[in-house]
Amino acid sequence: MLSCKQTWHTAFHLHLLVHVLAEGATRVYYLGIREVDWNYAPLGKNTITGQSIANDMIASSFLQPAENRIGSIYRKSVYKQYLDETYTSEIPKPSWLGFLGPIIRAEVGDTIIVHLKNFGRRPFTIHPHGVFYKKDSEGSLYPDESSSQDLKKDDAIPPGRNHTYTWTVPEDHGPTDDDPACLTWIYHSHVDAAKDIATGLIGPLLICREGTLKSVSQRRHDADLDFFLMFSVVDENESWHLDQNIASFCGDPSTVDEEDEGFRESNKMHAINGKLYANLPGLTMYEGDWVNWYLLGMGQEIDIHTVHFHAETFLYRSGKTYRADVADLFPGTFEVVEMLVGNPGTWLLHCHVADHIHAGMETLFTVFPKHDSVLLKTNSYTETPPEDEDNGHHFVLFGSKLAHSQVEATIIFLAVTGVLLFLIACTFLGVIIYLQRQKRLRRNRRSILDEGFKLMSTKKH
Ligand SMILES: [Cu+2]
Repeated sequence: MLSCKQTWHTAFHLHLLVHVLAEGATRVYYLGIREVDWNYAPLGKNTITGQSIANDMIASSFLQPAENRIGSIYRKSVYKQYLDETYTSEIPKPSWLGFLGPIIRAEVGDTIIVHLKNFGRRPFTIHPHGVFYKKDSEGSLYPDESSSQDLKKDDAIPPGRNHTYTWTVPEDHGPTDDDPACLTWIYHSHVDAAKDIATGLIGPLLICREGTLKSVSQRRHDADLDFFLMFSVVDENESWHLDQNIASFCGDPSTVDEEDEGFRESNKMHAINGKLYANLPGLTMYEGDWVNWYLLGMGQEIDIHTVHFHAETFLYRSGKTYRADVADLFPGTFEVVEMLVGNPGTWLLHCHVADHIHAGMETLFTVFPKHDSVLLKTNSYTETPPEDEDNGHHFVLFGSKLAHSQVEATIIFLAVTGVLLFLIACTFLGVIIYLQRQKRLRRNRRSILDEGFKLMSTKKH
């Protein structure tokens, strides 16, 4: 969870990164590719059953390290967002994003500029879905007949090097009248797309109608919360880091047979944003919130997922508006569903494919009662109410819970009031000093006159 200070720091700099032009905004992102040790189940338990991973027969087959098993921690390469070209200050992201890269948002008419630096050990890129680009910004390695050196630099960025990608959002790439106000897409590395994505290089992209996004937070005007969830059986057998993971995390790497079916199955992580068995934190909201769920399907033939929300229904727009509580996903398909949450409690959210439920593709989301900031506890799973910039819209200021827009208005009001009070105090002080000086002058004049009279009367005598 982000602190308020971090949130404001981030919001301020995001504001600096958005330059509004007559033709639309230019949205600038500094992304770095970094290696991390990713834990698919940091809570050490199956939060749905309450059992520890070691005691859960199925969960342990994916997550328990052994002589010839990697366990729950894998080295991954991921996209991280930075403040500027020094790539030293990382911009924090909401915890529910898991290992997904930062959310890139834009509206129709905007230009997206991504300065990508590769801190990894092999060539990677960034390739977007759903936006317009030319050959120098496609980020894909294939014989595309772009022979010039300048047009090939985006195809594979070597370790330690960088490249700037420019994407635009023309009218014919935006949501139609029959679409929801924002469409969700992805970006990913595309030197070897399947292996790069399995390694962790993927993130969400949101394209909205003009006038949908706020200028500072870049969040939507017309919704309370946005959540992006990727349902994917992450195949760690395909990761570029497989050999390193065997060497680092298996008890006895010499006993590992990479072709063994049991070993290969143990590396297929049935994950939501890179977490299994309800280890994904931060999916919290309030009763009455309007929530957009952006659902991303990725992977291979086993990645047919049916996303089921317990206790709530959602709206799905495609020409007409439909109500459902299960959304279907296929590899490389992305859906937006809109939910007016109205049932307080902690609820299950999972893929409804039976094998995928058992393998851990499930999590929990918590709906807090309206105006209730008390921690809600259900069974062993606890969550805190949404408070941070990307994950929520409530700030606590002087003991009151305020929306982001109210906080902005309050700060402007306090600043203007402060300036006015300062000017009034300066004027008041000036008047006092002036009056004191006049008094002193009058006193001096009177004593000079008295001295004159005294002198004249002495001379007469
Ligand atoms: Cu599934």
